[in-house]
Amino acid sequence: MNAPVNPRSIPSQKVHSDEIRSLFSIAMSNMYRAEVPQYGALVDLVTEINAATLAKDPELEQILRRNGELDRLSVERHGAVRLGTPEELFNIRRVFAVLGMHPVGYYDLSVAGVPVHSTAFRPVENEALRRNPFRVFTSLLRLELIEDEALRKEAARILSERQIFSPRTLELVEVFEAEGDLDQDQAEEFVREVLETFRWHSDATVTLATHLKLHYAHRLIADVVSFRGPHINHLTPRTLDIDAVQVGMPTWGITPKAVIEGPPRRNCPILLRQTSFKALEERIEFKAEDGGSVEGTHTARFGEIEQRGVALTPRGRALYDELLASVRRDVQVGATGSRAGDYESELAERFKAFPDSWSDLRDQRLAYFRYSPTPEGLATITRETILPALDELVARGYLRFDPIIYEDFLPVSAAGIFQSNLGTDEQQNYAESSNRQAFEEGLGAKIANELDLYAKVQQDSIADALAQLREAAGPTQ
Ligand code: OOG
Ligand code: NI
Repeated sequence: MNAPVNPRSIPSQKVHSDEIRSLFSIAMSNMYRAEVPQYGALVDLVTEINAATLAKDPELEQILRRNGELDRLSVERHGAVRLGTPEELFNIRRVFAVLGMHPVGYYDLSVAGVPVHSTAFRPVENEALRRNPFRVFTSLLRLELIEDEALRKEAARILSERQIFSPRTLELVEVFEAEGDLDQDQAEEFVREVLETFRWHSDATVTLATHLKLHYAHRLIADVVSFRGPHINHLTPRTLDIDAVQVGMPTWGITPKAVIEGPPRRNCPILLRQTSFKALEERIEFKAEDGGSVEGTHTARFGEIEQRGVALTPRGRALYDELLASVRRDVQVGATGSRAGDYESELAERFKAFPDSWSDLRDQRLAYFRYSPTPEGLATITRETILPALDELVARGYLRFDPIIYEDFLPVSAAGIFQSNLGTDEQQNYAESSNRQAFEEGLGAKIANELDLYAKVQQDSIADALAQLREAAGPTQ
């Protein structure tokens, strides 16, 4: 008989970052559903509408099944946090690296009158995105945009006194940085520790008077400065029919924002459409001068849904930006959602100028596609076939092309989500004052350019497809 094995003596298995990210997104989802019951209701509504959409559209079901997307359909695709200092941004980059999430895209939200700039920490490789696409939209407060100097200094002092990561989180980050991975026990402990950073605290670190001063400077400043850490402020599952969820929310007792952000409904979805329910007012214990506490409220947490379409080339993006700006210039949704109907019909009308078939989008180089050889192409190609140019290969049926999904965010949409949860649906357009360099200095790394990533996926797919065709043609003489 073999001696019993002591499980402690077996070196624990190494865990891939994609796996740790999945543990993390599940833990975040469970925590958020427990903390924000209305979010749980939204997830149930999304699950119901996704099931109904699939029942009506067997072809879509087949595609999702083939891509292995069916069982994780309604799981969260992203969340968002807001940080107070460059040091916090620096450390969060290190924390997210353990989860296989890296900074992609720079977003200047000052255009919407929100004093932050942001990036998205997300998986970058195709395979990592397929395994679990969870990302975190991460904003850094820009104290320099607070006009009142005394208040700016006070906010900076308060922030300098907090430490948003536990010492153990940072120790495990160091283990990961030194060794390149974590074992199972370390990974589980890491997720438990990091979760604490994003937990809600119903007790503030400041007095009600300080909170209100910050709040009147900008509601968002109070949301960041008055608390011990960057509570997760929303999570976002994927929906197959965002219009149906928007319409369905009120019957489930959920109040949606006035309009869906992004492009209108189309045959060929582009970029990203998003909507959210309005943040809830929650009770907070503020510090009192006498050492006790006083009760007040704060509004921060909400739920969002998203539906993604094809990534656009710079040319496609320029057309999108131009059409969207023209609608927003002419129809402005008011603080209580007035003119939302006009906005939607105008959006649909003006986007008729945006081609809406996959072949037009490709022919006009408006969107990115992934190319692959067709079975017929592989079967019929011979050594004598001289490979023509790409468009000709598509026209002759050697290659097929599929949309590359947009994995990033949209600054105007993000601003609309922020605004709606800062208590107003009013659309505002401000001058931009971006400062990517300062953001990257805090981050301690360069932010990847999302367009470069899509262009590379497309280019690699072309190279790979051509290599497969050449190989199928057999050896050349
Ligand atoms: C982030 C809002 C932006 C999105 O999906 O565009 C966002 C925030 O409110 O902190 O999450
Ligand atoms: Ni969001």
